[in-house]
Amino acid sequence: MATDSVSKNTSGSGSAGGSYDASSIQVLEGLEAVKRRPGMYIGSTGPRGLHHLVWEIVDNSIDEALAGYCDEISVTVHPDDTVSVSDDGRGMPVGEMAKYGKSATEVIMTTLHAGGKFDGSGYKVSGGLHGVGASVVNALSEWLEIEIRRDGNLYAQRYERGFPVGDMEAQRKLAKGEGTGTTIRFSPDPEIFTETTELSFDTLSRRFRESAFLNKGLKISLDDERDEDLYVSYCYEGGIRDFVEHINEAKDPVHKSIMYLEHDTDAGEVEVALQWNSGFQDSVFTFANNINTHEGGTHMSGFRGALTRTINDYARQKGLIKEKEDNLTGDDIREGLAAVISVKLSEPQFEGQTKTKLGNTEVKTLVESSVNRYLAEFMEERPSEAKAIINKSLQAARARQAARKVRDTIRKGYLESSTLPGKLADCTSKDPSRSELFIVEGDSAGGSAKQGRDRNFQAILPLRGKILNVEKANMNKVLSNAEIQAMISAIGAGVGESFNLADCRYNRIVLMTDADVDGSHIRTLALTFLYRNMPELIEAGYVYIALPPLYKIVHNRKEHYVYNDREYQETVERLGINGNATFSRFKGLGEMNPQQLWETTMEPEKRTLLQVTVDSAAVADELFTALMGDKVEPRREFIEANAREVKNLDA
Ligand code: 28F
Repeated sequence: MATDSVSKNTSGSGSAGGSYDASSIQVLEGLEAVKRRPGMYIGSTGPRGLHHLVWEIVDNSIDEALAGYCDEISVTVHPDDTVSVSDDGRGMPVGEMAKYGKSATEVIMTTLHAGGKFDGSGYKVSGGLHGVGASVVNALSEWLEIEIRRDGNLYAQRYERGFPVGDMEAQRKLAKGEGTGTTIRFSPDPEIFTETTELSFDTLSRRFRESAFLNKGLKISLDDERDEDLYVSYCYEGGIRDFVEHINEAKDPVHKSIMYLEHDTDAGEVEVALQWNSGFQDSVFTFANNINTHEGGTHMSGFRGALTRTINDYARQKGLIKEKEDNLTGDDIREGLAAVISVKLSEPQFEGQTKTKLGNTEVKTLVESSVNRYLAEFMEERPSEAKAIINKSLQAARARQAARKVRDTIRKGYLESSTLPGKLADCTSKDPSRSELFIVEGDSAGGSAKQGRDRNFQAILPLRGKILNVEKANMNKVLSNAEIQAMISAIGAGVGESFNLADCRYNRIVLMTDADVDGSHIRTLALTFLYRNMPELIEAGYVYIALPPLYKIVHNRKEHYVYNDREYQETVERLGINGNATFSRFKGLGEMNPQQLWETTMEPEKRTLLQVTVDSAAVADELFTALMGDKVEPRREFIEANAREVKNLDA
């Protein structure tokens, strides 16, 4: 059987025996380093780090797609918490690498940072931690099996905690039409991922959808065998145009077409898609080599520069801005803008707190010149669409000036009165790191919370009725709403551009609302207001959702508070209740007396708080927009899917 010259030399690393040479020492040290400090390679060993394992493997398939050899990636989550990733690329090379005396695949799978293009060609996309490579996944997997379809044969090799347990061997000839490609199945090591090895379908599907948008025509499917009807498949021939269409799905476009440009130069590839909607928020997402550059960078500044210059030039030239009038600001122009900027570079430089800010200086001019040229042309060719866009920006400018007047009034008010909102029952501590602000729905619950709380470090701000739906109102209406003003002045860190996290008077802001539809509506509106106007608060992890009990069970004169239906069942069974108990359901916070509210929902040692972490701006933006509709279901799913349940915060 004509097999590829698969490595017969077993002087590989670890348990295959044979002599140890320099390369196997390198392998040993590499894998040990990863297992000793996994956080250095995948960020954490919590859920995010666990999902990075999948991103790393899938990114290698995406690389094969970027190289033009892979059209489809299939991911399967198996009931045993293992995951398979399969692509129809060329198949990892299996030939022996003389330098290592092992197959290229074994080198890639056991040597740190061997996953990149050895010859430096093409673009390497990479997960959030920028391509630590498959070897890290291998080291952090209890076992990993790779199958390669190539040269008419099926090859396979198995590893355990990074060490090969056999050679790369041809298993059989491929059947006709089996095609080529690589399949990797791995089992995250429970000794590393001690918190959980359970992958989240939502997290995986969101990321794969984003990857499909960013790589037009690439099909990515996800099959969750843990739940027979969970299967999604994404493929977008329109690429980032479809991404912008998706962002604007629940919004009204201001102009007909989705603008799209792509420009390839030897400095790299630029793709931009944009369309304004009638909303008030901008949703501009930037990517470099498929990495979501949350912190922006040179591609973002190039894009912003081009937008401001071309729109103002055009508006003045067409007399839409008078000689003596000020220019439109970037914020005016970006109001209601949905845009995706995606660049692909051979040597991307990432900076910033979370390494998600693009640093390559040449990219600023690359993007700026491409967008300048395209936008000027577009507006000349489509004057009616251009006029609609300019009018939207002019309207934003007028609202901005009006909002400034309102803010100045409020600020004057602060300066003169510099008192906190009347309804705020503040805590005695002035140390934000110890202080908590409970934003409570309704005056009756507010009253119970004021009586039940620990006033040393817990402040209470009752919110009356439905606060303003910020998604549909522009800034000056938002700022003149009494409830919103009370929240802004209680938090004390300003709002929007003038927000300063350091001035925040509490390091925990807890939304405490009823568990019913109205409660979730209030909570969503408050969340949306905070997300839109104080995003740093959410990013800093300051925002939480209180979890009041749903039921009270009194059995043998003992009170049991229960927080969800599952716990209800468990409690009934655990107590062996058959009849002589009383059950009551809490319809609202107001039904609890201060002592109950304290014990069940506010006391740090006993309470459960959900920390709101907005994992991906794209998702939050889409979901907040969807949440502004009237369907309660998506709202509840959003909060559960995006909030991390945090037992007793102080532990
Ligand atoms: C399930 C995960 O990892 N797919 C991959 C390839 C294909 C090639 C390759 C990978 C090292 C330095 C090239 C094949 N034929 N899926 C995957 N598919 N790696 S990883 O090469 C890695 C070499 O440069 C490949 C010809 N060239 C490249």
